[in-house]
Amino acid sequence: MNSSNLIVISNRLPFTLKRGPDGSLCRVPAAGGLVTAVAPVVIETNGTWIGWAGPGLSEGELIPESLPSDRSPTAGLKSGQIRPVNLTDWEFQMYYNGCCNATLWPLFHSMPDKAIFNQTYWLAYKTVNQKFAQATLNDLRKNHSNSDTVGIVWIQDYHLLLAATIIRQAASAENLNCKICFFLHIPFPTWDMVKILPWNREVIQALLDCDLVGFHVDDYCLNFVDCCRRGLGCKVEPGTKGTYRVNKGGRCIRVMPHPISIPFSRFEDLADKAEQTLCSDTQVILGVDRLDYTKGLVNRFKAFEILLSTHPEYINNVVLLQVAVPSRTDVQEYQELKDMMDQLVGRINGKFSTAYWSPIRYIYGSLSHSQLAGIYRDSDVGLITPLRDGMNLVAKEFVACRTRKPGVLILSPFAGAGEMMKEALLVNPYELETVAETIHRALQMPENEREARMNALRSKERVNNVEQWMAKFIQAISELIQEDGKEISPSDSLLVQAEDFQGCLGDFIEDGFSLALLLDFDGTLSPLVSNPKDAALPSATKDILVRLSQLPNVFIGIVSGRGVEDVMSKVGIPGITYAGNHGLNIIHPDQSTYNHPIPENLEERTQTLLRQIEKECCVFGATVENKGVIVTWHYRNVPTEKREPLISKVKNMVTKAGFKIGTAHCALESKPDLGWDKGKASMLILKNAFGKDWPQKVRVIYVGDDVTDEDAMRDLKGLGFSFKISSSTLSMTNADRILPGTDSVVKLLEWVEHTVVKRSGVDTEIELRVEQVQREVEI
Ligand code: GDG
Repeated sequence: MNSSNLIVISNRLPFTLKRGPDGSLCRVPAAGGLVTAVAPVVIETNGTWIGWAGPGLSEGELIPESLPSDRSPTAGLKSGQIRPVNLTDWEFQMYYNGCCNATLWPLFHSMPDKAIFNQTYWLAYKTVNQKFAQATLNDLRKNHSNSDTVGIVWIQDYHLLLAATIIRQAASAENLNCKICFFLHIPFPTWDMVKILPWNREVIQALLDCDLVGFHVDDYCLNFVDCCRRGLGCKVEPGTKGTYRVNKGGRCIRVMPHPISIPFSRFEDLADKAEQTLCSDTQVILGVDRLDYTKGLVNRFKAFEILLSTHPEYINNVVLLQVAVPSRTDVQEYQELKDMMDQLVGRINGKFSTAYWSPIRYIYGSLSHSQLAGIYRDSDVGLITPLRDGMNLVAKEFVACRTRKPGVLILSPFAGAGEMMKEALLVNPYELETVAETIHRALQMPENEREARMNALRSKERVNNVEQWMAKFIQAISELIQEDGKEISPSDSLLVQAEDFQGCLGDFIEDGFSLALLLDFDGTLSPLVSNPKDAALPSATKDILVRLSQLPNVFIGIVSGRGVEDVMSKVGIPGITYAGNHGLNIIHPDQSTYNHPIPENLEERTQTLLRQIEKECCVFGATVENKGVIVTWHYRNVPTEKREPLISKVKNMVTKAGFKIGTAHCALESKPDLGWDKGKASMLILKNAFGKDWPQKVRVIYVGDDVTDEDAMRDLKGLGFSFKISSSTLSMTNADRILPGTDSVVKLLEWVEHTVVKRSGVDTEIELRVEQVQREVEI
């Protein structure tokens, strides 16, 4: 990492803050593996750590320097290297307790029934990600603007899934020299799970706005690249050393398995020095977990109950010692789990206890690291049976602390650690009888087998420690910088390339099916302009549409909010279908028409409204468009600060006149509530052209940019494939994919032409027909 600074972003800073009796703040070091490994590199590269400081830090208050007595890995981190992010109580509640821990945590652990999907949580999550991203950008602007030093931004975990998008967009616009990396500490689930998240596309896209994405194990990498392929249509290729390369919009994103570990020798030292706390007259089975439903404590205790019932010889002789560290106590699921555990412990202890012995010793609290090391060292069996767990460091710490006698590790295969620590006894935590039998096997395991298994585990973990984890990251990032150079690629990550169309539409456009292209006009075929009258179809778009209109089995419909005659003259291609006024009026290629029935005095009422708007609201550059039964008021040219009162006024007028309000790009529309929209119109067009059973005959591609296009995208969901034109992937849409602008619509149409021509082997006769139409168009 020569000439690079490491900028780490994590939900929390690498220490907590405590206020002393005199009101001054001091740091309380955290001693997790991540901090141990990462902090020295931040210090060495004069980097930065960005995170929430906790509720203790007031707005504007400075982070204290470390105390002289501080021997922790963060002691050398100067306060100038720390950027605290302040969160309001509400933000913390909605973002952390809400979106992070009540939505993403259960879903990413494949427990969707426990997940709450709530728009407010999500909006808060976006706001907080924005805050973290802004803090990062401030740092990049200061140190990496047009600079030779690369800022290595390393985003940690599921709290900050969206930060990369915001950072990349600003960094490429402002030429900030940086690489963006992400590491997920929890599992990345399968596409089946991810697609339950209403905002899944934003999440996948945001991870693809990174340069390097790391997960604990290969399974999670596979799940992620599968989501990229199936969710966004990206092309995925194998890279070197077990990595993957995802191609998105001309950029290559590296995805690598990167199993985290622990500071092995520190735990060994702690174990060597720890006091003896367990008495040796009973065998001890040990569990250490945050009290979290993913950790499988309920199943574990039930399995232990089965053991005591099936093997009464353990009564008075074996104890299950469980440390359950209080966690996320504001979240309802965790409060319920706590109650359930209290009852379960009470029931099992009540059932089996004798005068001098109870089967379960349950600590609802935490121990010091040295106490932990002591019980890791002196217990007989480590029982680590999560239902799902990103890695599980306790399994590794248990192994590191076996400095005196080999114990037996029982491990769930559903933890990342289960993938690597094959010498443990692996057991499915859902099979309670088998877990009970595995505990029995562990308690009875001959010394030789214990020794062989534990030695193998220890020698692997000693090498694959957290320092090696950090070194692997540094190596990967150095290779990446060498390969890509120092420039951050321009913000083309949204641009859909030909291979992306192949990925998402390749199988959709099938032989034996016709193809219908239903296309919006303004903002889709023609770029948006300040005055709608000036909108024009670019010649390249017109050329490709003319060529497509001549292909056999290709049907084209223009579905616009403009009046039908207006859009027809703007496009000017004969032989295709035009729908105007959001589908109220349709003109077919044979000149037959459909006009949606409208109530008698509707036109009169609309004209009255039009005059009123014209008189009172067409000021400061606002204009009004008369479309018969629809009135569109455009405020694109109104200065921003003058818009709000005018918008409210128009809305009031429209509602008073008994019409519905529609919103479009810098425009408000008054619409009669006729139960008709672009979706219904599209269905009618397809039925008229292909018959009632059109889904069996034609593949439909819909492209639009407007709110009114969403109706069509919703109605065609599953029946066709739709693209939304939007500069932001963070927009909510019914469309299947997002395209960044009108240029990419031309690319899409070119790809369609190429594919259809290749499949049907269209001959030169068509070229002659195209020439003829082009001549007609010119005339
Ligand atoms: C997430 C992922 C992934 C436990 N009790 C006490 C205590 N601990 C420490 C342990 C260990 C840590 O807490 C727990 O780490 P885990 O990895 O087991 O689990 P999560 O907290 O869920 O961590 C997980 C990890 O991130 C890293 O990427 O492995 O899958 O869910 O270090 O020692 N520490 C102290 N007292 C206790 O009583 N001091």
